[in-house]
Order: sequence, then structure tokens, then C-alpha cells
Amino acid sequence: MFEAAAEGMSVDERAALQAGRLRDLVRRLLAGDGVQGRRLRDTGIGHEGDVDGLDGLPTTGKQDLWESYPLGMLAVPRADVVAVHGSSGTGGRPTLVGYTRGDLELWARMCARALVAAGATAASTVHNAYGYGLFTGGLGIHQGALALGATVVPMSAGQTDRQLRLLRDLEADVLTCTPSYAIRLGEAGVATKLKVGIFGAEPWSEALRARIESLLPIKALDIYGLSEVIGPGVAAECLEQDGLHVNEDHFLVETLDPDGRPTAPGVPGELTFSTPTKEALPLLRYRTGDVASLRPGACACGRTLVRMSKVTGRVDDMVVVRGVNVYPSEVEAVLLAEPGVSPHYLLVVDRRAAATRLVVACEGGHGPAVEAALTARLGVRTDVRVLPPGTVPRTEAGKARRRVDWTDGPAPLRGLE
Ligand code: DLL
Repeated sequence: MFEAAAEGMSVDERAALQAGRLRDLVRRLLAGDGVQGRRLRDTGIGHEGDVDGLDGLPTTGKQDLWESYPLGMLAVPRADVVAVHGSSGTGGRPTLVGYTRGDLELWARMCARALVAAGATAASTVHNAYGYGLFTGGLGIHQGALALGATVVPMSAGQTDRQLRLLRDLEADVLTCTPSYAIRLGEAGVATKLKVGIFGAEPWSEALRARIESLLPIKALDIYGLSEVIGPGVAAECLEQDGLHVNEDHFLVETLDPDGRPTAPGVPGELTFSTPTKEALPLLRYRTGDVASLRPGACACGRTLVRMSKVTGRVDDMVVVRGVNVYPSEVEAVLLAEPGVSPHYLLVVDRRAAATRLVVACEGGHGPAVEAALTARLGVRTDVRVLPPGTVPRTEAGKARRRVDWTDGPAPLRGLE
């Protein structure tokens, strides 16, 4: 472990640490004049910030960040902000996040924890193909690798030929990129010295994991995070591949039901984070929109941190077709279980007529068989279009686009009409 005392701490000791940190956060927010402090005051919490736990405290959402764009929610003087990151966001509107020097240092340690959980050491070479820039993937992992003392190859995304060349020539043992880009690199069929990959920034199924592990071949691990909370390194899998360890000494996690009540262990809910040790943008109960479940209990690796499941969907990503709820992740699981179907697919939600139609564009496989498997799993009929290889767009940089809404105009892909 990179920080064994924190990652392997007893559950009681950690609970006490979390309670103290939460009270500090509440006091800090109450002392400021921001939206979070106002909400706390409205809830009737006194300035001494004596709270028992998270339940009942007000929540925060993306809307709050949008409304205070660009950096209105800062809890420190602007002069203390040393970097800005963010994301284009699921809704297309940018979300910006400021970092103090302390925030960057915390972030580096969280990413170093993820690298060590994947078996990386100071002797490792990390081929980092997450995009560098405003996106947190590239620079987050980069700083984590530096904190670990590994050798980082700052490839950024794109230019696949050059990536393959440097993978071979520098003999990296750790690959970091989006899972869709890992498929892209794997399909090139180049022999490497890679042992493990740390993939995240977009949802990916167990079926995609199996595909990546056989293509590259490596151990494929999941890493989760979001810029609002810090970036990658909020949670990450270890080599046991049995859930993502949430760094809950710094990121208090809950899963909430649609009414805002915590769900029981194992029951999926909306991931909600509080960040008591963040300086520039501390968040109280930030609702992420991501759906997963939580599981307490020690892992065989020795970490005692609560584990989250893979993200199974987004609260806003569910497609309702004839009353049936469909998640893109389920479509992916079905497709990859079908023989001959490539990992490149697009779920097209055709909303041109009053009745929504689901079209699944894929490459390879036997159309009627895929259709039957999808109907059986989803409980709703889909139109499967098997397109010629190379038709479904690949991701060179950034996150894979797995779902598109077709509201009017020409089809989003040729061959769908
Ligand atoms: O994607 C941070 C990151 C970079 C995580 C590199 C992992 C690796 P954002 O651009 O702000 O930050 O996007 C955050 O991406 O709310 C999820 O919806 C999604 N996401 C991130 N990691 C995963 C994952 C980065 N492992 C949003 N599985 C989040 C599923 C993920 N979805």
C-alpha cells in the first residue's frame, strides 16, 4: 500500500477520523458565505458545526457549480489557487474546479495509492495515455506516478502509432487510459511488456474487462473519479479485482435513493461524496449522478476501505422504452457475450416518432441472434444493425460515446435508416 496506515486503518479509527473531519468541513462552510454554508444555516445548524453524521445535511449538485461558473464556489482566496481543471461534463456545459497546492498534493497521493494497488512500484514505467490538459486524467495520473517515484511517459491521448512504438521501446509495465482506448491499442496486436492497466473515466462492463485482458493481455483494473471531487483516484481496484476501494478517509461516500435517503450496503444508489480535506473546493454531499453500490468489509489485499461496485449507470442515462428501463451498460454486456461482436458499438435512441425505438449499431456477429439476446436481457425489443467493420466511431482521445439521441435530421451513423 502507498499509505498503509490510512488504507488499512481499523474501521472504528477511521470512523472517528471521518467524524472529526466532517465537523471541520461543516464549520469551514458555515464560516464562509457560499451556497453550501447558506444551506447549512437554513437547516438550523449552529456555527459550532456539531453534526453527528451526513444524514440530514443539505446536498450539492452540478447545478451549483454551473450557477457559480467559473470559480464562484472557491473556499480560499483566488491567489491560493495554483491550478484549474474540469470537464466538458455530461450536459455539455464545462465544470471548472480550482486546486490549491495542498489539493494537488492530496490528489497525487490518491493516484499513487491507485498505482500501488495495481502493483506498480518506483521501478515501474507508467505509459499514461489519458489526455493531458483541463481533463483530470492525464495530469492526475502523471502526478501520482511522480509521487510514487515511477517513470511516467506523458503520452496523452491519440497518435496510436506513436503510442505503440513507445510502449514497445520503453517497455512500460503499466498502461493508463480509457478502457475504449485500451481496446484500440490492444487491437493493434503489438507485443508489449505491459502487466496491468488502470482504466476509467467512462463506464465499462465486466465483458469489456474480459476483452481487454485477452487482447493485451494484462490485468485490467478500474479507477473512478470526477473533477468536482478531485479527479481520478477517488476510488480504485486492487489486484483482487473485487470492487473499487474508495479513499474514504478523504472522500466520505454515500449512495442515495431518488428521495435522498441512504441505500443499504449492496443496494445501488447515487454516489454522493463529501470532501472534508479539500481546500479550494470542499464539497458537502455532492451528488454525482453515477449509480453504484457500496460494500463494507476488509479485502484480501488488507485494505479496509469501503468498496464500490463498478458504476452501473447514471441517474440520467437510463433510457425508458415502452415503460422498460434500459441502461447502456446492459447493452454492452449482452453484445460482448455474443460471438464475433466487436467491442465498438453505439446505442441510438431514435426519438423521431412518438414511440421511442432503440437501435443498436454494432460490428460483427449474427444480427438476429444479437437481437434475441438483447430482447431476452432487456425485456424490450431493439433493432440491431450489423455494420461493416470500422463504421462505428472509435475514440482516439477523450471518452467513448456509447449512446446518442436521434431526434431529427439524418441518422447519426450511415446504415441505420
Ligand atoms: O473522468 C476523472 C477520471 C480520469 C477518472 C481518469 C478515472 C480515470 P470527469 O471528466 O470529471 O473526471 O468525469 C467524471 O466520468 O462522474 C463518471 O460518470 C465517469 N467516470 C469516471 N470514472 C469512471 C469509471 C474523470 N471508472 C465522470 N467508471 C464521472 C464509470 C466513470 N464511469
